[in-house]
Amino acid sequence: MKTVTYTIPNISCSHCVHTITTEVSDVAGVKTVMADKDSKQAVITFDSPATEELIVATLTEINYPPALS
Ligand SMILES: [Cu+2]
Repeated sequence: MKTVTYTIPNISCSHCVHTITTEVSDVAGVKTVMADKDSKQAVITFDSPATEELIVATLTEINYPPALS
């Protein structure tokens, strides 16, 4: 199990939070998604078959690309 915090500049309202939470939760292996509009961060806990790369790809696909750290 792995927990990664992604900074997502496009998070601007609770609708964004909802979209990210539902879409990323649909990825196989993702356990929890905690997105926050004030910090513009999403804390995502996942296990195989989900990978960091797959989550980045999913976020990018739904128009919430994470900022490179
Ligand atoms: Cu929004």
